Amino acid sequence: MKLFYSQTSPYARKVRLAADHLALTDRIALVPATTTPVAEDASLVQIAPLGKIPVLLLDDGVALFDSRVILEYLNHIGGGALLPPAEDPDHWRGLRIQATADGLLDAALLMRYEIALRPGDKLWRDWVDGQTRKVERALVGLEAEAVDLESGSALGQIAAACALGYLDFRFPEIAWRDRFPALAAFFAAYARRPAMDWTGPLAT
Ligand SMILES: N[C@@H](CCC(=O)N[C@@H](CS)C(=O)NCC(=O)O)C(=O)O
Repeated sequence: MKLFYSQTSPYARKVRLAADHLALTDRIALVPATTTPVAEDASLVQIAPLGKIPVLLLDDGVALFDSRVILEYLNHIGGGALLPPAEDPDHWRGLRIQATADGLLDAALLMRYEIALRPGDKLWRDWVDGQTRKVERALVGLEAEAVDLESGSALGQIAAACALGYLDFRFPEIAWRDRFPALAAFFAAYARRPAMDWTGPLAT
């Protein structure tokens, strides 16, 4: 399988952390891709119409996206260790945490594009403020789940760790640790995993 990714993409990091958790890393070849809403990657749009990373290209030529679909596939071929069965409340908790963490990322990425890509004189402050409020509310939601995060599903842990890691990377000024101590404790413990190093935005 081939994973179209970038080292700084938090969604691609989800895929790589999940592959590590499921012992599938050796089966995935990494293909670097650079894509933004205003400059899409030509080879990527050939296989994935939205032109977003991550994309997992299977050996039979089928392209899977987005990160949630890819994680579901990896979980399926990798033995299911990401999420307990649907009878277990932690199944739905894990999915809810993923939805919150991914929603945080979606808002943070929209902010990032607004700040980094839009010409400075056209920056829409209300837009950035609205996305910032979404990030804050998502952090409140994750903090409420954080007490049980360490004993919960791998899926929830991976999604939360990628969201928090992205805030550290792109928006350190948000200083989320000061206001969300349970999340800070979770992240400090989770970040000790070797895979958090080599999947991180600063890894070479
Ligand atoms: N919901 C998607 C989001 C993927 C996404 O937005 N990836 C960013 C990079 S971090 C991207 O490819 N952006 C390019 C674009 O929006 O055109 C997922 O979970 O995979």
